[in-house]
Amino acid sequence: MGDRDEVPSDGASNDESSQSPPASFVEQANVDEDLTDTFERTWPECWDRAGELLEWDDPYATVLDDENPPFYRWFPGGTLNASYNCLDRHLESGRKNHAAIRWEGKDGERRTFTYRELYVEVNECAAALRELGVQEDDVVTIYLPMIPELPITMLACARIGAPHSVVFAGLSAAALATRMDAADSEYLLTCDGYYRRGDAFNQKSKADNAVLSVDANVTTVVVDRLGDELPHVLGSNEYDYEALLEAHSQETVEPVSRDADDMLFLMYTSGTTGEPKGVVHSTGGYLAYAAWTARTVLDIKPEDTYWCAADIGWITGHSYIVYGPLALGTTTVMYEGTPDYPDRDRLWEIVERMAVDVFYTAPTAVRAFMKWGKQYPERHDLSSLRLLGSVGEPINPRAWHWYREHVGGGECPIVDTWWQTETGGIAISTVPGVDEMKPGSAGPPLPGIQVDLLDSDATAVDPGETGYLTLERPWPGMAETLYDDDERYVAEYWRQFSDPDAGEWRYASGDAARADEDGYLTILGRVDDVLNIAGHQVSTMELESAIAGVEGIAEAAVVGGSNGGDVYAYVSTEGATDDGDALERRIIEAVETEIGPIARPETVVFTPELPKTRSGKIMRRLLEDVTNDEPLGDTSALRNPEIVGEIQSAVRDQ
Ligand code: 6R9
Repeated sequence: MGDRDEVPSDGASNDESSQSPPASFVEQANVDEDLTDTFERTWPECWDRAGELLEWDDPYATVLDDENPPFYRWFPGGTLNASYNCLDRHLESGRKNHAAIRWEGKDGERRTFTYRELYVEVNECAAALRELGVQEDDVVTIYLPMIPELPITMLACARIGAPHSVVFAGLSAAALATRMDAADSEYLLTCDGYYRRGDAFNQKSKADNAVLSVDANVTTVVVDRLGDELPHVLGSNEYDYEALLEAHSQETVEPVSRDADDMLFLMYTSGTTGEPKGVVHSTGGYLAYAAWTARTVLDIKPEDTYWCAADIGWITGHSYIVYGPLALGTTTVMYEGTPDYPDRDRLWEIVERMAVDVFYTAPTAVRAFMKWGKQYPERHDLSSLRLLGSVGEPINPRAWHWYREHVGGGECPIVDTWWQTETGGIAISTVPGVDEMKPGSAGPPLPGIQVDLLDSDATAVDPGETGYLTLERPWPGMAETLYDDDERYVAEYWRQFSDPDAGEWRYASGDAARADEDGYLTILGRVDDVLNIAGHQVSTMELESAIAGVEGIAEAAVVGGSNGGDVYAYVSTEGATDDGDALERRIIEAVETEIGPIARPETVVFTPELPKTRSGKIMRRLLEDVTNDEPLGDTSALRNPEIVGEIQSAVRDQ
C-alpha cells in the first residue's frame, strides 16, 4: 500500500487519468455490456428490465403512462407488495435460512435475522399494527435509530399498505411534530432511547414532547432498547412493541396488493429553505428502480455481504440498506454505532469479520478516515472488498485516491453515485464493470437517464461550462409528488425549465454541474451554494475542493460574508496543525492557482470538525450565520451540535 504522500494532491480540476475497472471485477460483474444504446433505442420499454426484477400480483399493462406530466405513472396496471418482494419470495426460492440482516450494535452486540426470521417478525408486527387500527393508506411515522426494529416496522407497514414516514432519530421533537402534522399521521413507532458513543439518549421524552403538540390523537408503540438503563412508563395510547409481538406470535398477514403507483413511503427532506418537503415514492416504480440500480451500480449479488454505512433515516438507507438489497435477496449489514467508537478501526474490524463484499458510504466518512490515518484500515484484512461506493456529496480526487488505495487495496472500482431523495435511486454513476472511472467526476448518466446542463435561458451549455443539472425524461424511481401538494411539486422541480405548452417537461435537480468531452459529469453542488464574488459566480464546491487538495487538509467549507465578496474558509486538518500560518498560505495559494485571486479567502478558520447533517452534508447555512454573527436557526438536525460553540469562539478570536 502506498503512503499518503504518494496520493496525488489535486484540487477542483478533474484528475485526467481515467482508470479502467480491473479484469477480475469485469468478469464477475452483474452488468458487463454498455446498455446506453439499447436503452436509447428501446426507451421507455427498457425499464421493463427493472420491472422484471420484481414479482407482480397482476402484471403491468405498459411500462409508462405519460398522459399527465409531470405526474408520470410507472408500471400502470401492475399490482404488488413490497414486503412480499423483500421477504416471501425469497423463502419460496430456497433462501429462507440465508441471512437477510446482520445487525451490529454498540459494544459488539449482534443480531442476525435470516429471511425466515425477518419474515416472522415483520408478520407479527404487521398483525399488531392492524390490531392497533392502522389501515391501508394511513401514514405511520417511524422515529427509530439504527436498530433492527426500524427496517422491520418499515416492512410491516409496507405489508399492510400503510405508507411509512421515517423521521431521522436525531431530529428534535419540534421537527418530528411538524412532520407528523404535515402527513396527518396518527401512529408513531419509537423507542425509549438509544446509545451513541456509549451514552444513553432519551428518545421517548422527545417523542412525548412532539405528541403533545401534534393535532391528531396519536397511538404510540415503544421499542424497549435500553431496558433498565432507561426505565419508562407507558401512558394511555402507548404500547410496548415486544408485548404486541408476543400477543401476535407466529401470526401471518396476507400482503396487501398495492397498485404500482400507490405510495410506499414518504420522506421529508428539509432542503435549504422553507417547510420540509414530503417526497412521495411509489410502490412499483421506486422498488423496481432501487433493485435495478442496486444490481447495476452496486453490483449486489444474493450471496454477497453488502454494507451501506448510512442511516436509514436518510433516503440512502431506504433505497440501499433496506429496499434495494432485500429485494435482491442479499445480506445487508446494519450498524448502530459511530465509526470511531470504541476505536477508529471499528468499520474495518466489521468489514474483516463479516467479509464484506461491497461497501458504500459518504465522502464525509472517507475524509474522516483520511484524517485519522491509514494505520486504521491497515490493521485489518480488507481483501474481501470488491467494490466501493460514495454518495451524498462530491468526493474530491484526493479522498477518492485515498479510499481506493487504503480501503480498496488499490484495486476495487469506486462508484461515485449522484442522486437525491427525489430521484429515489442512483441517476448518475459509472457502471462499474463497464465504464472507466475519472476521480472527481460522478460519471455519465445511467443508461436510460437523460441529463442536460442548461443555462438560465434553458440553452445547453458547452462541455467545460457550468450549467443547471436537469433530467429530460422520467425514470421509474422518481418521486410521484410532494405529499398533499401537487402544486408545490410542479413549482419546485418542473416549472423552471419546462415548456408545458409545447408538451416539454424537464426536472430541475437544483444542482450545478459541468460535463467533459466524454459526457462525464462533475457535480458542483447545490445551485444555492454559489458565491457571488465581485460579480463572478464561484461554486463553493470548487473552492472547497481546491482547499481540500492541499496536503494536510481534511475538509473545507466556504461561505460568503454579508458585506458581499469576502470568502470565509472553515477548515479541518488531518492531524494536529503546528503551523497554521504556513497552512493558511498554502490554502490561499491553492485557491489563487486553481480558481483565481478574486476567490482568495479573506479569513481561514481552523476547526476540529465542520457542522454536518444526518447524511454528512456540511451545513453551510449555519456557518453563514456564524460568519455574519446572525442568530443561529434550528440546529437540531446536526449530528455534531457541540461543534458550533467552538467555531463561534474561533471566529470571534480572528
Ligand atoms: C442521496 C442523497 C441530494 C443532494 C444532491 C447533491 C448531493 C448526492 C452526490 C452529490 C455530488 C454525489 N449529492 N450525491 N453531490 N456527488 N455523488 O444524498 O440525497 O439527501 O436528498 O441529497 O446531495 O447536491 O442534490 P439527498
